[in-house]
Amino acid sequence: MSSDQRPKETQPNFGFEDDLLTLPDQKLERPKMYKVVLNNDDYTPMEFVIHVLQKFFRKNEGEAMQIMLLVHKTGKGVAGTFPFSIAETKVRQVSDFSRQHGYPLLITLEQE
Ligand code: TYC
Repeated sequence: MSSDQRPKETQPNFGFEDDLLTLPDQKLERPKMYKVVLNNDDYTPMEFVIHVLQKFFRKNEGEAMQIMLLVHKTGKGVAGTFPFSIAETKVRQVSDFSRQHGYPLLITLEQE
């Protein structure tokens, strides 16, 4: 029996019962996910798009080639899917990188 007269939540070992750490049940919502979409254009070189997919989306050369060709042939392709703050950061980084190199590569977000 505990002789500590304070309410349980203010006792120093609150949360520990017989050496087991007990935590309140948690309900975690899964974050909404966003697709980062590459759009085709007539001016950005294929090699540059492959480089972007490797540098910013950690694709290997084969994966990057496949995605680039899908975009080239169909108009669009998904580079990756992320929570919003990561997805919008990727869009900004790739847009900045493309403009710095003088290319109009369009990259957009779509909620999954
Ligand atoms: N269509 C471009 C070309 O022929 C290649 C390209 C692929 C551009 C994917 C953008 O997102 C893109 N050079």
